[in-house]
Amino acid sequence: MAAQLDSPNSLEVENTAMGSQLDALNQWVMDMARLTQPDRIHWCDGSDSEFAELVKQMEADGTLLPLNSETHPNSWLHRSHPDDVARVEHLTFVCTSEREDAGPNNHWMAPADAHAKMDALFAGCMRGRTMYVIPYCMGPIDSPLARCGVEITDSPYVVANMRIMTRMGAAALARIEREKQFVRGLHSIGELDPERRFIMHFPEELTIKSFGSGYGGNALLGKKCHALRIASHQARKEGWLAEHMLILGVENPKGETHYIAAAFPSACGKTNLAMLIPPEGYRREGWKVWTVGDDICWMRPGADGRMYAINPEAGFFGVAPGTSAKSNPNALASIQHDTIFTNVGLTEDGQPWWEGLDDRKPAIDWRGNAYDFNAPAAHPNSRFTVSARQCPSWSPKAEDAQGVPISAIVFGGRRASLVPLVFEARDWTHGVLVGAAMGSETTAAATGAVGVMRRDPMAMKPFCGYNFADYFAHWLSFDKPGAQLPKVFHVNWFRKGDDGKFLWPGFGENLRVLEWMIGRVEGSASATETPIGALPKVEDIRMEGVTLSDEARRVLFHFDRAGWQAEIDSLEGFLGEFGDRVPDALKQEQGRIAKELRAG
Ligand code: TSX
Ligand code: MN
Repeated sequence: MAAQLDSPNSLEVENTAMGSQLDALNQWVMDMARLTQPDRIHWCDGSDSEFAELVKQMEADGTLLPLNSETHPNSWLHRSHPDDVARVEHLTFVCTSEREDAGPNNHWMAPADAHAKMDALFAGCMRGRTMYVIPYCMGPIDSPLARCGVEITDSPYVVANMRIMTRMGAAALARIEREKQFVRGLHSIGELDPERRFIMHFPEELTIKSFGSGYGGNALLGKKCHALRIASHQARKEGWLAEHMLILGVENPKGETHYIAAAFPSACGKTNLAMLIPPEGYRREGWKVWTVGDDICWMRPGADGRMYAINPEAGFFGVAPGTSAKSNPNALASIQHDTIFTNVGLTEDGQPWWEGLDDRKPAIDWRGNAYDFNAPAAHPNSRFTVSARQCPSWSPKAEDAQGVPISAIVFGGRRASLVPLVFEARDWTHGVLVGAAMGSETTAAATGAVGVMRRDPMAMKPFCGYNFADYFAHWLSFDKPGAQLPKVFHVNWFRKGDDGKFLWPGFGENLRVLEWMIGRVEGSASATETPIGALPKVEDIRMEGVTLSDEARRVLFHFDRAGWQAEIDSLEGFLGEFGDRVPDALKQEQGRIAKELRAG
């Protein structure tokens, strides 16, 4: 292979035998090497020895710092560049040939312009570095719902994370060889200069080009770039859904399991819900909650008309701050070994630490400086990367090729007022409207006013790789003869009382709400019809073992007609932002509810 490359470098190519039959892939890798001019090309096989070698090298150059090996064996801290700590939506583009196909929900650039811009940045950017070629599979390796990709990167940190987050290496390469189709992802950290940073998606070419960031969703291209933005586009063409959803299984004492997929905007505790531990009383009765995924769900109708879902990921890239033995014992148990931490603080004896973990005092902050009481020890977006297999609640069905059947889809948001604890959409069309209308009130003062409602349809605002109007139409299209669609619900764990305190205890107690949903699916639970959907009364949900204040009992299950009139009117304006392409059925559904609210 090295001999075929017309390169001015004396290029070393490692693991060449692996790529021998893969003409299209080889050609692309060689083209990218010609563009970026690496000193070496390493084809990743995903082996333990390869990982060990990479770690050795990253320990030597300071990319990874070993943590306390007694408390956290095989675990490391990585400190990113302090200006490279999060996704960059303003630098993220969807480059379709027609601007309208990207929609008002995406930044757009013409594909030719975007390629020219990116190729200028990539030119020669890997000189003196190693180019890693990462074949990966999103989803169980033998699943018809899974899809493959190849990421080219000059970051060994990205390789180590991709090995945890995806099925990476030889098996993925074999599948690519069989299928001949894969998503092409080119990534370079460049100079980590925020002025020279872009994340470009070319859905029509199944291609991603990402330059100038080494962080999370910007750099681990299998996750947000592939499994959401490119996959959502591909899913529309092929008749499935790529969603920003957790997947969990609820097993009742009879041993029957219902699977639920749920979408929430950020800071609503998706990972916590995915790993929920039932309340004491439920545990005694034999209830169990199984984790299938905490971030992304790919689903499609099966032969029986039901939706079947897989988690395309193999690990968790979770937010560290707030993760504790109280908020998420399963996550905490998962990250005691074989974990990569990014931008957390350290205790004096080299253990990872973040705000909300426990009441120990940190010694060193995420930048590597002595801890200063005026600033957080961990960056608010600091992360752990860990294999899902380390999670005590990891579902035995999570690796099943056919996926799990979805009984309910849940949308949610952080709403201090108006929105009740839970309601059920009357049908699929109404459910799609509920998803399109969802949103959260802002929490972090960093990005402006706190408590401002931001709409985030299906929690996909930063991740839908095409026009939201077309996306709503695609969702509606699943309602056809023979379909056995999941019931759709909306939840709000964050309703506040007059004193500003949360009215619902949340966390494990949320299982009571999931149990009611399953009762609705099975036809055993009661509800009251209202114009916004079916609401439980407090008696319809099992509450033994939890004490709710009188205010909570009143407010959490209350339908506020006047308040909802204003909400539904504002929704009309929001749908209008997506123009004529918004499906009539969705506008009519909004109109129907508005009319019913006025009629009351
Ligand atoms: O993750 C959360 N969930 C879902 C859990 C399965 N959080 C944390 C959100 C930040 C990421 C929650 N916070 C939840 C919740 O259901 N509810 C709340 C609000 C809340 C916060 C603290 C208390 C109660 C509710 N504490 C006490 O009442 C002691
Ligand atoms: Mn996410």
